[in-house]
Amino acid sequence: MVNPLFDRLFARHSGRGDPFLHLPDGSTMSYADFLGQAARIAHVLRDAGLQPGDRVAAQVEKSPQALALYGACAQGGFVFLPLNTAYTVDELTYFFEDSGAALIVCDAGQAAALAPIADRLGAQLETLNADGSGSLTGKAASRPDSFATVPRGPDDLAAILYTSGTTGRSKGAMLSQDNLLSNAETLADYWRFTARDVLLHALPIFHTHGLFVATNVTLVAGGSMIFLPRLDIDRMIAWLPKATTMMGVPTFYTRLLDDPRFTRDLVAHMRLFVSGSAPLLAETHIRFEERTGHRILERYGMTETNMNTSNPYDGERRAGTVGFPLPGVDLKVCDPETGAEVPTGEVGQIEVRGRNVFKGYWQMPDKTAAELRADGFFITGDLGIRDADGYVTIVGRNKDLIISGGYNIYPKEIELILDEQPGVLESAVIGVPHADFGETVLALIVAEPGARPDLEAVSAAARARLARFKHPRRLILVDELPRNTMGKVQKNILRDTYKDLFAEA
Ligand code: MLC
Ligand code: AMP
Repeated sequence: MVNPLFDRLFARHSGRGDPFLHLPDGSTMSYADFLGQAARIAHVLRDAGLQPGDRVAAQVEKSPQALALYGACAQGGFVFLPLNTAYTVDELTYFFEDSGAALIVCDAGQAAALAPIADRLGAQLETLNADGSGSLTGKAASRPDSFATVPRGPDDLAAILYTSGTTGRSKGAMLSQDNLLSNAETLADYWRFTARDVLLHALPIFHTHGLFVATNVTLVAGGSMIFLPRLDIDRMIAWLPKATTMMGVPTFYTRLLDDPRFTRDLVAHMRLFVSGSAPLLAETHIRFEERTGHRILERYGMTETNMNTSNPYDGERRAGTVGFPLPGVDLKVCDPETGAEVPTGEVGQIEVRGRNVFKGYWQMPDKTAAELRADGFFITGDLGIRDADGYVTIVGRNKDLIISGGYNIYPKEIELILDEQPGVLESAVIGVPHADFGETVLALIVAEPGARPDLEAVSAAARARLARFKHPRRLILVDELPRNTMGKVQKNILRDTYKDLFAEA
């Protein structure tokens, strides 16, 4: 019996004693040790009574053991549900409840807060800490280091990743084995990854970029990763000489460029730098080439679709563009109203179809039907142009979305909280240019007639309920919000008014 994702990404490497992970303290973890750890964890999950298809929700720091939990889920046929470490208890409660998670894995520091919620929802709870300790690995230590892989088919779910929605309610994107595997194989081939590659990995592993793009591509190729807990420029600079490739969101590249130790000599040996998750300014692309002689390869993807387009490996990597549709991906630029394709060179909404495109939103058939057409095209909400040479450029968004340092923030979720606060009549949350994060969150507040809302208290209410990266950097009291004749708030006017607030470093 087969389990395509586990067989192709993990099982192929069994018995390999060479490094899979290079760790910050200079030690390494071999493929064999990693697979042994994954197998031991798979035993713990099965012994806990989990059945194939059950959801395993994990809010854990980045560690080899956290990655092994992903491998364990693949091997045991469980659905992996990784969660941003910044999420608050409020946010987590929704994800656990909505997904019907059978098991919650969290840091020991969060266990007291999450245990009553797990109890209420009938979920089990295990801990896994940043140093790899915790009840999960404690139990795993005495289990066998091999596990009989559970058979799975290409359409079986491998993961659910939550992405926020324009209505303020997060949606669980259902990703099948084939969605993940086909995209990883395409990317490894397109970007020429081999077993000799050493990827500098400083991204979080709870989102598509760090988990499915970076990790799965490395696993397909059988290479290794320098596995750093987070973006730390000193460590990046210390480890770059040992790497062959790096992936990051644009903030990674602007921060490296801001450091004088990041020189042409330091990276002369590097094979490839990849950027994505947010727009890379053409200016950053050009500065990077001037400094290093390398052209960053920019690609474009989404949680729902994995990667859709990429600049070419050999051909011209064009600054400001996201390149061509990947092999196996159909891409159309369409009129948002009619869905008809627009002529070359004109702006439209991007739609994509292919094995990479997800199976729909978890238990939200209406939202799935609204975004995934019957013919398989997914409506991305991104506005783009395809030029005469076939290069795609993202020019904007047909969705109310802010991307800060590669994290997506849906204004509606914040506005709903602000609007509930005493003295607040209404609010508008917008993204404005930010020198470090690309965009950051600004909230405009309109007071109820005669009221003077305490902006510090309003801000505190948002802080208590939302992950740090979603907090408005500033709240500004305004007399009214600009509206069009239909009564819709004209956020473009607000974005223009406040565009210089955080633009300078
Ligand atoms: C951290 N903070 C952020 C933030 N990250 N605020 C806004 N936006 C962010 N992205 C908060 C911190 O909590 C801190 O709060 C303050 O901002 C400054 O922190 P920092 O030390 O500068 O943050 P740092 O730890 O360096 O993190 C910044 C970052 C990180 C850019 C390195 O956010 C990151 O790794 N982003 C990658 C996100 C990613 O992987 N996206 C892929 C999604 S998948 P305080 O209170 O201390 O001031 C996807 C599909 C695709 O989009 O195409 O790939
Ligand atoms: P997420 O929901 O986190 O998967 O984010 C997906 C969104 O990130 C896309 O819909 C785009 O708006 C944006 N995105 C990803 N890559 C790029 C890129 N290279 N350039 C511009 N926007 C991007």
